[in-house]
Amino acid sequence: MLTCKSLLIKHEPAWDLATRHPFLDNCKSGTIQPGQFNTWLVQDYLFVTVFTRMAARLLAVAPVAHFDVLLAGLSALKDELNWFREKAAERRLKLNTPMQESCRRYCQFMEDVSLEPYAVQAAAFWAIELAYNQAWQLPGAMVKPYNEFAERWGNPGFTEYVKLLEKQANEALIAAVPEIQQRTERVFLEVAELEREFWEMAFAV
Ligand code: HMH
Repeated sequence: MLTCKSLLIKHEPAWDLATRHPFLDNCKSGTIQPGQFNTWLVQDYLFVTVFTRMAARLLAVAPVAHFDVLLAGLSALKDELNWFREKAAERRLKLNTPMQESCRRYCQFMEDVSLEPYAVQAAAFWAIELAYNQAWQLPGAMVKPYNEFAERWGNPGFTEYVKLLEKQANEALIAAVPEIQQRTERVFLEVAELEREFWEMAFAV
């Protein structure tokens, strides 16, 4: 039977590449270049605007029993978008900037995934949130000002939220026929690769 856990075990190498990157190690040590960090920040804001629409489409096809977790997620995204605007203003960054290719590809993926059945969408949504939950924690405590960013996705409340997303995705996957399970596996691997490319994009600046 396919579960979120089995995806992580089977595809550990791909998931490691999604969640460990020199970009994050350099945030931990404080040696990240401001240009690299600012590029990530602006592009991730643009990413989150599209991710919010994905969350809304997920809610639209979710069973009512899953509403609580998803509505809390949407509320957290409201705060996150406002927080991104604050962080960008502090750094005098312009948010109405074109998307870079890797960001654009990820956003296209999030639009395409909305055509998939609920189970696939739920697993994709979980994987995207888990990627940041793990990536920002794995290097260990980060120096200022990056500790605030690590805290946003690494805090215990966010970790708990990601566990609830996993539970809901598993509930949907249990009922899924083999073809849907295969599609979920493909989508999970796409998330892993898109995450890796997103770090590369910022790091290449
Ligand atoms: C690229 N993946 C990327 N950005 C984010 N903000 C998240 C995941 C959220 O969890």
